Amino acid sequence: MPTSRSGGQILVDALKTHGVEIAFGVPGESYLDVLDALHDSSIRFIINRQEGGAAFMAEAYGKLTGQPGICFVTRGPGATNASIGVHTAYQDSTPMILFIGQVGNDFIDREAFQEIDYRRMFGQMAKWVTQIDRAERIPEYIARAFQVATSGRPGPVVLALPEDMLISRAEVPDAKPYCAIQASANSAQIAQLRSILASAKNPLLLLGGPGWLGDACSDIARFAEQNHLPTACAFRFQDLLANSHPNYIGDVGIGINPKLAARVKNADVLIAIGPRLGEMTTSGYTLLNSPVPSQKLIHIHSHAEELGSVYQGELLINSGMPQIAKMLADMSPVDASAWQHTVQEAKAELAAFQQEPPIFQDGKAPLNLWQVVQDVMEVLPRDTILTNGAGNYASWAHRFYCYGGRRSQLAPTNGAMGYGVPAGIAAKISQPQRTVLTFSGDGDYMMNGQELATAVQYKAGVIIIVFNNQMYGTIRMHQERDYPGRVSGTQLHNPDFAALARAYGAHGEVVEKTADFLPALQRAQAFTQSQQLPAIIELRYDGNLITPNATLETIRKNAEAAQKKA
Ligand SMILES: Cc1ncc(C[n+]2csc(CCOP(=O)(O)OP(=O)(O)O)c2C)c(N)n1
Ligand SMILES: [Mg+2]
Repeated sequence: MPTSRSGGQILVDALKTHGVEIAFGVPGESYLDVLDALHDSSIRFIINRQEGGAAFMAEAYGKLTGQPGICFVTRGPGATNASIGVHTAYQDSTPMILFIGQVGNDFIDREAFQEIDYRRMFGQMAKWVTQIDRAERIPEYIARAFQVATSGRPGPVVLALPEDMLISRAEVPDAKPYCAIQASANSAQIAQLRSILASAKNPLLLLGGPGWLGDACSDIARFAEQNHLPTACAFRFQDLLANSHPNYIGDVGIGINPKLAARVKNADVLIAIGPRLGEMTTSGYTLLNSPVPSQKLIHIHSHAEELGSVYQGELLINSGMPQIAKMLADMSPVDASAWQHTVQEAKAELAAFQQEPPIFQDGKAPLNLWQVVQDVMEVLPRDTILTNGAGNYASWAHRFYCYGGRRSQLAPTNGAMGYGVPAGIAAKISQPQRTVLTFSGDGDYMMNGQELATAVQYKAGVIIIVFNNQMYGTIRMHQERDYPGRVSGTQLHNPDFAALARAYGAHGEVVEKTADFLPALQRAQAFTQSQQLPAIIELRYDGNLITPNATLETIRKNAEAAQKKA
């Protein structure tokens, strides 16, 4: 007979059964019994400063490792703070489990203190939301949570834990470790894919989505090489093929290279492996027509219901990424002589797109943000993990940075601001041997900058570059396009980010001139390596430099001219 354990103890033992080594969270009196069980456990519990930061860290951990990121928060206010991470995990298809301390069953449904019905609250943004009401069923619920979070299209699971259930005792055996389930293609589908590809004149391969575990990325690289396929990556899944790979031709996301956009539109066969073909990856559903695209679409996705949901394909295959990648790597290559030359042409277009943009070529801008990215690539190792949140500053990374390969990018496809800092810290805590660099906007940084204290506490030596243009730049850009000259709600007056960093015990410097960046980065790198503490480099620059393509002034003038014409 198993020994009697409290609910909290059974839960923590269940997490260990499923291989959990690290969890993130903010404590609450609603789950004291779990905290007590964690006291003697091998699981490292990283304490955050805000549940938004904790949930982002768990999400980033899930993205980086493919194992569910674990997050613990308290009821009501804790859960509402954490919701941004759940939404991110949902849209980004990241395995994650959020545990929420819940009002005891003795008070439930009275709108007791901090009570929320989590099934209703998270219904639309989690794969599964439930409440565990009996301690003896914890092993079953936790096993299912891991199954659901990792199988098919991965995503977040939310489990509410009533306080009285956690302190009740039960004699129950542990479950076995979970085993993620993925579909696989059959040989007839591979034969059909091969025959569609063999009849193509101008095919394009697009990689994206989650679940690229094991050898999936190297297998798909082999498929691309053998069939001479120009290969692009979907929005914020830019690291599925090392950007230095001869077949890599760019990312299909915000600010896409117009030449690449044309290639996607004009492809006769588009093989999309893994991405959702969402709004950001299709340039607002314009690169492919819905429901019947002009390209012969071969769409391969881990979730059966995703297939055909917006785009009817020529061939739709439900498969996990390692499964399809292996089958395609083993497929006998087709004759690629019709399109072989396009790989080099598209690669040359990417190289041209990554040249120093004209806005810096007159040398007048004191801080050249293109050069900043070149310096980053010169100084930091190729397997650096680069994280970011949302804002126009991210375009400097997405367009000019050469991502090393899976997983060297952690960025939210749902465009959540405040993601980069906690994601960077979580990455550094989980993989301390790797260099971690975070790009953050001034608006973006302030949404989760409190987690710098977490980085200092756990000695996470992440390098954070804050792009300070004193504004919510993205919104200002849209404002100048649609309401030229009428700046409203987008200006920011910021703290001195470098001084703020020093107040936390981190390294902090301000850079305002191009030549000062490289030595500042080297100092930040030396500091993070020797002290295992974070460093911030604040880039202070003229907000007029809003995108690599156009200044705010040009956008405003063009919009005013268009309004006059109308
Ligand atoms: C959590 C969240 N709130 C608001 C937005 C809307 N939004 C998108 S970008 C942006 C401005 C980003 O400003 P900043 O981080 O300073 O970057 P910049 O665009 O100035 O480079 C805002 C407010 C968002 N995407 N996420
Ligand atoms: Mg800004």
